[in-house]
Amino acid sequence: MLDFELSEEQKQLQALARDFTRKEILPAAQRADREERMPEGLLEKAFATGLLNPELPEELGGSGLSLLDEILIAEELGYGCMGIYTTLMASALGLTPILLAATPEQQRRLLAPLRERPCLLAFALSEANNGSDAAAMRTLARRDGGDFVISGSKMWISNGGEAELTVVFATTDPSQGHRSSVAIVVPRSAPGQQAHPIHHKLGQRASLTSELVFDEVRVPAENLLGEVGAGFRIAMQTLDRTRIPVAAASVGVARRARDEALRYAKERQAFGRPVADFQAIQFKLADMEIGIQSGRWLAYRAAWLADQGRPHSAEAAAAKAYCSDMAFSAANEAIQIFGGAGYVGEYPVEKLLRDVKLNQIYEGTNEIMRVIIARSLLRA
Ligand code: COS
Repeated sequence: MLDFELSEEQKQLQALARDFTRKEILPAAQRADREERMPEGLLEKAFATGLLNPELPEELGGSGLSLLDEILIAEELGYGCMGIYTTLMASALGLTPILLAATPEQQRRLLAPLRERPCLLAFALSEANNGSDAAAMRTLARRDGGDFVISGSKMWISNGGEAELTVVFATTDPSQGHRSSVAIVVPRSAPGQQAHPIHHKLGQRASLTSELVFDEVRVPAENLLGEVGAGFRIAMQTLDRTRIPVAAASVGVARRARDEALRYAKERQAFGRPVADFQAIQFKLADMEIGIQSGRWLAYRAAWLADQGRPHSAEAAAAKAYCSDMAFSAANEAIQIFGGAGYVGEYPVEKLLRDVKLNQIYEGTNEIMRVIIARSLLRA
């Protein structure tokens, strides 16, 4: 049997995240975009509300939310501001490989601070010359006694330089491709790291994006996740999960575009009546609604499969590609409904478009999502 109802707890969680967005994110988002930084105190409030690192297991002092629970939060944060979403959810992206591949001892040791204070994590896979072809990474991890010594650089790292823990993907031998890949947890305190923030992004400016440079950074071998050779697989399994919140956040952006466009279309007069009276406008609003409803179910189903421990790689890719393309189109149509007013920063719709463009690119471009879906079709 199919059941399309959220549980009472899930409805409460959704309401909590919606309330947080209304009170803390919506009033602060435009300024955060302008100033290219997170609103003062927001991380602390997200931590206090239980919205930071929500998948941290209960036995480690966290909320232990499922992925389906988490994407209810993601949709609400996406509604408010994609830049703020990315700061919070890039932390979940950094946490996921540790939850997937760390031993219980590693989890207890590495994740202990997360219960005490608002800690951000980061996920460092991409390099300047290796984005989509992640297995071609060049950052080197050399074994030296009881340590790994990391040299190289990582690009486009959300929370880079601010995260207390960064999961760095590297290779012990670049000639061996993914078979020599490693995932190593690097604490911010390890000497030899530099972060170079990247400014003037098109959108998502509240989120910090950096290049990370590692100059002989020494990390104990106890921080290796899984074994040598498992790094790439851990990265792929992580992204199979975290692309689903990106899908859900995109649904949030589309919902926001619909709400803003609907409100404006009812107010704005042309030819003696509200523009909402014209079918040309109504059809745009209806198409947004079709996209929101269908995208949300794609995201819910992919998350549900992941929570059941069932294969979900192609479903996550489909949800991420569909929802981000759909949200881009919804934001674009919202600007069209606003006309000239939509093209300037006085109204929020131009920010929606700038922000959501990244959803089509990060955590795997939508072209790579289609590669994953096609490969799964061809394998079947
Ligand atoms: N789960 C588990 N294992 C996986 C996997 C997955 N989702 N995808 C691939 N693997 C395994 C394969 O089974 C294969 O293992 P064996 O060699 O032991 O058989 C290995 O990993 C290599 O897989 P494959 O040959 O498919 O790798 P490719 O180099 O062809 O790359 C894509 C596959 C393109 C899908 C991958 O590089 C990718 O996702 N790129 C995008 C990266 C990305 O999202 N970057 C954003 C960074 S965060 S902003």
